[in-house]
Amino acid sequence: MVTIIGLLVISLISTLSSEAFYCDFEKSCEDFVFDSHWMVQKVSSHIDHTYQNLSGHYITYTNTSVSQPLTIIRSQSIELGPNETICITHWMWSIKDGAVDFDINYAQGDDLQSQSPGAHIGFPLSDSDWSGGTIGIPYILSDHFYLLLKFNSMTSPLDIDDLSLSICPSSQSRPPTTIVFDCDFDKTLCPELKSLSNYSYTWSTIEAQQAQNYTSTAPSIDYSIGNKTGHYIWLNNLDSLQFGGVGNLQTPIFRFKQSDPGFCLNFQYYGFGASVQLNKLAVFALSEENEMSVQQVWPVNPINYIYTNNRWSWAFAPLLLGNFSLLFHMDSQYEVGGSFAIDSISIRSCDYSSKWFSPTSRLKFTCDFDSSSDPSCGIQNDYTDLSPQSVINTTIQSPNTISDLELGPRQASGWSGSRFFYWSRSDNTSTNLTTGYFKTPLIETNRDMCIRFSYFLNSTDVQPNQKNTKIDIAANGCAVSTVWSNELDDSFGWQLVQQRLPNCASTESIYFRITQKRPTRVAVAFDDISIAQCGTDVLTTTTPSSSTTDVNKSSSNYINIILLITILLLILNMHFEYYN
Ligand SMILES: *[C@@H]1O[C@H](CO)[C@@H](O)[C@H](O)[C@H]1NC(C)=O
Ligand SMILES: *[C@@H]1O[C@H](CO)[C@@H](O)[C@H](O)[C@H]1NC(C)=O
Ligand SMILES: *[C@@H]1O[C@H](CO)[C@@H](O)[C@H](O)[C@H]1NC(C)=O
Ligand SMILES: *[C@@H]1O[C@H](CO)[C@@H](O)[C@H](O)[C@H]1NC(C)=O
Ligand SMILES: *[C@@H]1O[C@H](CO)[C@@H](O)[C@H](O)[C@H]1NC(C)=O
Ligand SMILES: *[C@@H]1O[C@H](CO)[C@@H](O)[C@H](O)[C@H]1NC(C)=O
Ligand SMILES: *[C@@H]1O[C@H](CO)[C@@H](O)[C@H](O)[C@H]1NC(C)=O
Ligand SMILES: *[C@@H]1O[C@H](CO)[C@@H](O)[C@H](O)[C@H]1NC(C)=O
Ligand SMILES: *[C@@H]1O[C@H](CO)[C@@H](O)[C@H](O)[C@H]1NC(C)=O
Ligand SMILES: *[C@@H]1O[C@H](CO)[C@@H](O)[C@H](O)[C@H]1NC(C)=O
Ligand SMILES: CC(=O)N[C@H]1CO[C@H](CO)[C@@H](O)[C@@H]1O
Repeated sequence: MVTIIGLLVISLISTLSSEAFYCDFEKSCEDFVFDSHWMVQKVSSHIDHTYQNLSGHYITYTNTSVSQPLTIIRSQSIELGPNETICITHWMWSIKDGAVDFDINYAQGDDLQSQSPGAHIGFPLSDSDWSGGTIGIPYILSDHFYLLLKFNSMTSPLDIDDLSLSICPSSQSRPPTTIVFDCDFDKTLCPELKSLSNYSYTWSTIEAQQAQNYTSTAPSIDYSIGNKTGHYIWLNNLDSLQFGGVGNLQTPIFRFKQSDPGFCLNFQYYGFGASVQLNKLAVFALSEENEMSVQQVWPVNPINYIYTNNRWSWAFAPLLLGNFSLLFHMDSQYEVGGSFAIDSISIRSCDYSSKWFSPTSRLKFTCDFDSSSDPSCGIQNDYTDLSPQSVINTTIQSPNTISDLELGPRQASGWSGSRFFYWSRSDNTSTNLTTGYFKTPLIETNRDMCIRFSYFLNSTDVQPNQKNTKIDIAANGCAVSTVWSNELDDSFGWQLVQQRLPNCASTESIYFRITQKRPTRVAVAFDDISIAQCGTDVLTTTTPSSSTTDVNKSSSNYINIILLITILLLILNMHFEYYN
């Protein structure tokens, strides 16, 4: 779907319909942005093009910093009607006879991260006169874009003067764009957009002037109407922002097939409040088939992304092939204080080729180790800090397949199926091997997330209460933090643990580590791991039935009850003494 315009009509067009952008370098150039390789010299070494004398000015390519490989000239964004195209007028002068060679690319979105190739232009230059004219680009598929001129292999200084871009009539009319989703919160109210519950923040639609009443830094006008009576959707949360908080706004499901044209997402966002850079706005595609898996679509390149603050900014991203909804995801990653508003969301056909949806992380994680296609659900032994040879690898087992029948669990956890995740040492295991280390696939975590899992541990050759084996669960997304840890010799059957994750919004793995102080025979098993928003019952399997409940589990409950009664008696006793 990428259309490369190879054909170029170079002609002098006498009547330009309108001169949209123009720089003569006699006053500061506002319509184009030049990179640091370009400079307007105070003293001209030859006549300029505007005045044709030595007191006029032009811009010169200087190559003092060689670190940047490309020279880019960027104009402001351009909007074209259906029968319009772009005409570029430029005048160039070379110090020595030669040629100039540049590509015209179209970029969409204010961050210029989405670009499609346009035309390639090359022509000879003279060292004694200005060469140039007007180039009409016959056909442009997009109707809203930035234009980039990327110069290739410039070997000698180049001067440019009277650079202009104009919108001119096209011989061909652009096919109409197909719009599959359009939401400006004024003409179209979009009740189908829903803010997901179970997350700290709630997206809501608001009138600009009303938002100002809550938060003076909120956008005072919306994008689509452009005045204070217009509406946008925002997170009204400046007073309720929390470290690690997240808000998710979900669209209906889109279905894009290979035979469709490419589709792209367009929307306007407005970052406001203190330290908005410390908050993150992203758009994920959420798979319909597997409601846990997501792929980030915007920002296209998220590394060290700089969000625009205190004004509306155009966000753009090519979409994927497949069946998915979009999630507008805002999180307070490091610090709280800023937020985002969104307006004019639209999904329309565009000039980009689409790749198939391919998940990069997930909103939640569940694994009962019983699936036939992917029994470990992407959990992997982790060798980040340790060499593979120094770690005892975990495996999927069932009560019938484990080698140490005496120590290992005689039943599965009782929550699901018959298989579990297993780690063990026998008398034959090298005494050097005392560690197990594994991690979940990447998960989009936040402050409202809980982990739940069953574990089993039994060991031999230990003193009473020696606590020779340690299980550690850690999350390192924001800071290194232990989620749960236990030192023990015997778990007395399967135990269920439920624990909050740290208050952190991140894309991270959860790490499980098993270590022994002294190597002994030991069997450790995990089952029914689920990491999801607290309060949602994510285990799809049935609750334990009494017939499969481990006898030792009941006995440990019994011990707990005895402990509780003892504590109560102690407290009562203390009170007694107090009153006496
Ligand atoms: C150059 O041309 C400009 C505009 O015509 C004029 O104002 C200026 O005086 C000229 N300078 C010289 C040195 O002729
Ligand atoms: C600058 O000049 C050096 C040496 O002539 C060349 O290798 C380099 O590509 C030039 N830089 C740019 C941005 O063209
Ligand atoms: C655009 O071009 C088409 C075909 O060339 C023509 O039929 C149509 O009238 C033109 N529209 C306008 C607004 O000029
Ligand atoms: C904003 O607050 C002022 C004073 O509290 C009130 O008079 C005004 O009606 C409010 N405006 C909106 C749009 O809610
Ligand atoms: C805001 O813009 C809309 C649409 O252009 C218009 O109907 C309305 O009167 C405007 N309101 C104000 C207060 O300017
Ligand atoms: C997308 O949904 C359509 C209609 O439900 C279905 O026919 C198609 O197989 C789905 N595509 C994928 C990749 O799952
Ligand atoms: C664990 O698995 C890795 C990769 O399969 C392997 O290289 C390594 O030797 C194994 N470790 C042990 C202790 O067997
Ligand atoms: C330990 O090694 C012996 C001899 O190689 C073997 O017979 C026995 O089955 C092994 N035990 C375990 C638990 O692997
Ligand atoms: C255990 O470690 C020691 C020292 O690191 C090494 O010399 C020895 O060969 C190792 N033993 C085995 C069985 O890997
Ligand atoms: C733990 O291992 C001992 C043997 O060392 C065994 O008697 C006991 O039943 C095991 N406990 C569980 C809960 O399997
Ligand atoms: C804590 C919380 O908000 N839990 C809710 C999560 O979502 C489910 C289903 O929407 C609700 O039933 C829970 O009350």
